[in-house]
Amino acid sequence: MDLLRRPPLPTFRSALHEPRTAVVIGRWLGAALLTCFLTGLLSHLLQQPPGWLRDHLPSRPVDGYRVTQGLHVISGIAAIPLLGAKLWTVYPKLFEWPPVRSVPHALERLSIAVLVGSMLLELFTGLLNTLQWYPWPFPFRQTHFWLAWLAVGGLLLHIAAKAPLIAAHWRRVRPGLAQRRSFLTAVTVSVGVVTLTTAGQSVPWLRTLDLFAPRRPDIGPQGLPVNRTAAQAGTTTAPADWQLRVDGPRPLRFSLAELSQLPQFSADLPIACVEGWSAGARWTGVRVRDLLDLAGAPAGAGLRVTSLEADGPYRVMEMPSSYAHDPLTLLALRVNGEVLDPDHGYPARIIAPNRPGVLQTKWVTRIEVI
Ligand SMILES: Nc1nc2c(c(=O)[nH]1)N[C@H]1C(S)=C(S)[C@@H](COP(=O)(O)O)O[C@H]1N2
Ligand SMILES: [Mo]
Repeated sequence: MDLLRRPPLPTFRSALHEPRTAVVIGRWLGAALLTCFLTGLLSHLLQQPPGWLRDHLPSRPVDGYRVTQGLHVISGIAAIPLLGAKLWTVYPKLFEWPPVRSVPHALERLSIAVLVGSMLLELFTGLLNTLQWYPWPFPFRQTHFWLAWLAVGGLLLHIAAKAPLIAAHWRRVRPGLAQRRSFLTAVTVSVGVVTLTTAGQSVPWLRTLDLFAPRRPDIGPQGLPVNRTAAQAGTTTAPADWQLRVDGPRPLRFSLAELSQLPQFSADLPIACVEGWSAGARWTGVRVRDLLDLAGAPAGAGLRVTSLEADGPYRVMEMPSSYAHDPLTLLALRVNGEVLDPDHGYPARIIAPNRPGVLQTKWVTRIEVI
């Protein structure tokens, strides 16, 4: 049959399109993706916990989210050159002939199409997100979450299908290929360079090498970066008669002067943005749990916080009881000894330990006991 005649296919001369190279890179890539997946899952659960988990989220370690989200972005960025190297190693398989040999073979190729497609989209959209660039009409977080499951499902299928081949090439056979050694060195160097020049956005001692990350964690008003400025949020000037409303069994209102007269506490806590940067600061203000007590909140109450901001995805935030009652969770009025800059949430913002930056609500106007 003419239809099935072999078309002129390219030939591949490199000796590196072979399983041992694919296995070595696959192991690194697998480790990066596993780290990225688990830390991403954690981030998702912290931001949007299912009901059964909500009251069990830990507010410690204080730097927990800073570390896991830093790792998430670091491993995701490292996965990009690794995925490139892996795809280069195996891409001649695209030109296999015949393209489909059997039903299982067709399914395997289909699963690889899903795996590669979802992985590329996942890493690409994730990278754009770290650059704060959302050029698509769909909600980033949900898409990123579902694509991750698709990619991980595809990855597990792929590992299962290739298990015999992986096992056969797991150990090094001496003498190794000199070409392979150079290729793997080049891949290691690329991963090292992209990691070292971006990780400084979350790893303090790499700060001076932070050339390509979108943020330097020490640049911004009061030495802290800002994601959404007061101008963008339309809150540059809090109304002169600003008051904090605390709605609980005993509804209360506080002017800024009254809040400043309540007992003040300080806490060294980081802002750890989901986009990968993080920065520590010393925050001072009123303990949220003191406000809850004053408002007559029952033990175990959580709260809902509303911002002055007219709209935006982070205008309203809910805080489970474990955070609300943590002695380090503050309604901060000051940072590093100064009154909050409008960009950091003047007159008052939430700061809590082990929480994603998106939940550290700025320009707070109302706290409801729930
Ligand atoms: N009301 C409100 N609060 C907000 C945001 C926002 O857009 N609106 N952005 C959040 C995000 S994504 C982060 S990372 C932190 C950053 O705090 P900073 O700008 O003071 O560094 O604020 C959070 N609080
Ligand atoms: Mo953020």
